[in-house]
Amino acid sequence: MEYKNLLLENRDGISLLTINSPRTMNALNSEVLGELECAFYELNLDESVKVVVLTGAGEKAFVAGADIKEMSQMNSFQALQFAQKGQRVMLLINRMRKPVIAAVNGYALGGGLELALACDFIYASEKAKLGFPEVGLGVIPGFGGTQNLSRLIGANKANELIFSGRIINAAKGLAWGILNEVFTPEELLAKAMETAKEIAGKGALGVAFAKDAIVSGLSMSKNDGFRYEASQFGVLFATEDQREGMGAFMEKRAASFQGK
Ligand code: CO8
Repeated sequence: MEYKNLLLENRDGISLLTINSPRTMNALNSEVLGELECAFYELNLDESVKVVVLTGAGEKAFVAGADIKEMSQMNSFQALQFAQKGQRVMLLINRMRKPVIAAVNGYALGGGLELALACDFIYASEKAKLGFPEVGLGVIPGFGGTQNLSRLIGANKANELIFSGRIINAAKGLAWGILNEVFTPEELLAKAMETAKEIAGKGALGVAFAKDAIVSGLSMSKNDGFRYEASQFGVLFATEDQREGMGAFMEKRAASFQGK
């Protein structure tokens, strides 16, 4: 599918997805959200894609938030539909069978930080700026931010960030556990691609099942999570990837996974 606001580049099992509307700091309007929904749906089905790296075009922003100009014209019902549309994208990323790495190259504010938080982990450049300015606009995060941030860093730090609307730098984001690693702006994408390549070389089913166990387990009790993990572990023994992975170890050779 052709996208007006996204760039999609697939190479060696890795898909680089770039939100490309730098004139508005890659703000998420209805059209961009619709395209993201289609893109993630297609990427999930595309068996040649093992890992997705998500970033923003331009020097300044990953995504500076949901589109304030569009939202300022919405009535209550349209705002509900807009929030649901954004949440569909976030949940799609969360539930898809392959990892999505956010490469945050600048501002990740409001809906932009929510988008990064929906990914499986976040790398950022030293220039990244993170925050939830929503309360300063008279609203709250609406694309899952209250839920994902508090689950990631705990309610107290999430409270401070969301209630104050404060914008923090990359060093603080790293210290608070929002970011996995911080790189120079020049290094960021190469480092994200390097990690994506490392993951793409592993058994795709193992990676997909591990993601599912972690995501599903977060909404279960610890006992149920353990039980779920064991059942998924057992299911993998019906796959060629398990035979190939363990066989390669026994034969002292590199494994060649087929994702079957
Ligand atoms: N929406 C729309 N346009 C934006 C946005 C945005 N979020 N952010 C930037 N832009 C536009 C600016 O309006 C400007 O356009 P123009 O040149 O036509 O005036 C252009 O991008 C460049 O921006 P600036 O000139 O402001 O650039 P600066 O470098 O001076 O400032 C900032 C950069 C700090 C990022 C500044 O643009 C800013 O504060 N932006 C808004 C940040 C923000 O508040 N984000 C949160 C929005 S609310 C949200 O995301 C809610 C999510 C949940 C929705 C739930 C559904 C109902």
